[in-house]
Amino acid sequence: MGLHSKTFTTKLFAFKCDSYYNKKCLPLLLCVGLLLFFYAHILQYFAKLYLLQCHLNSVDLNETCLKCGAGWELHGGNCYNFNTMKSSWNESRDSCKYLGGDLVKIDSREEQMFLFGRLSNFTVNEQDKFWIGLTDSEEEDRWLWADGSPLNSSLTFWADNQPDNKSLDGAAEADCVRMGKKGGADFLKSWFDTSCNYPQKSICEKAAETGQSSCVYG
Ligand SMILES: *[C@@H]1O[C@H](CO)[C@@H](O)[C@H](O)[C@H]1NC(C)=O
Ligand SMILES: *[C@@H]1O[C@H](CO)[C@@H](O)[C@H](O)[C@H]1NC(C)=O
Ligand SMILES: *[C@@H]1O[C@H](CO)[C@@H](O)[C@H](O)[C@H]1NC(C)=O
Ligand SMILES: *[C@@H]1O[C@H](CO)[C@@H](O)[C@H](O)[C@H]1NC(C)=O
Ligand SMILES: *[C@@H]1O[C@H](CO)[C@@H](O)[C@H](O)[C@H]1NC(C)=O
Ligand SMILES: [Ca+2]
Repeated sequence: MGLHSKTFTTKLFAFKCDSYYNKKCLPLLLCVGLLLFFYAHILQYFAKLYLLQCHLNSVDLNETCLKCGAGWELHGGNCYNFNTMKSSWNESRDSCKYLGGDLVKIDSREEQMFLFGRLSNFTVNEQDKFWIGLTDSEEEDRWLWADGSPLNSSLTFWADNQPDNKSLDGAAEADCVRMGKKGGADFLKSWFDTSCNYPQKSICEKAAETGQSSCVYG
């Protein structure tokens, strides 16, 4: 190691440096020392800045890092996909699952309002309606969401005179729920039961993914 040997030689900055104790060496060693000192400080400064950025991002994670894939819309921590291909309730549900979600479960008045507002965007005519994940196919009049949880009776948005147990295709039962506008239906009254085999558009839902990666990009 050069620093421990009594003599060493360098021609840096065009002057000769023969030993520790050589007067000429002092400025060079000081210079190198100062450079190292400032370099360490600058590194530390950027490291701190980077950590601060990460901290700010994690505080704001829900605002900045929640993501849905292409074709999904982010709202309130969940992703929604409006499927305009008409199919039976079961087939629609399978499509949602294939995309990593399930037929939508409506857990709040706010969610109902959001969905109802977005539907007009995908509604071509008055009859256009969308499957939601609600069914009483297991037991008549016991309404369950696709995940098996019961319908909260103080959080229902049935249209007037619904559920009426009337199918549109002559089927005996009307066990699945579709949502949409019909006549003067308003957003708090927009659920209709009908036969599960009657082809409808549908709404899928999945939880949004939290993308930690935005931390790296600020
Ligand atoms: C983000 O949202 C989830 C649920 O929506 C919540 O549990 C979590 O505490 C939130 N995180 C922050 C940092 O706000
Ligand atoms: C839907 O699927 C379930 C189970 O996968 C089945 O029990 C039910 O009969 C199906 N319903 C219709 C209408 O095909
Ligand atoms: C759907 O809504 C978006 C904005 O929310 C709008 O830009 C778009 O044109 C709408 N699409 C249709 C088919 O109405
Ligand atoms: C049912 O919905 C009401 C109104 O949003 C809510 O206050 C209540 O906690 C819910 N009950 C259950 C069991 O989730
Ligand atoms: C719905 O219709 C089916 C078939 O006609 C019948 O078995 C069932 O009892 C009806 N449910 C209600 C709540 O009226
Ligand atoms: Ca939901």
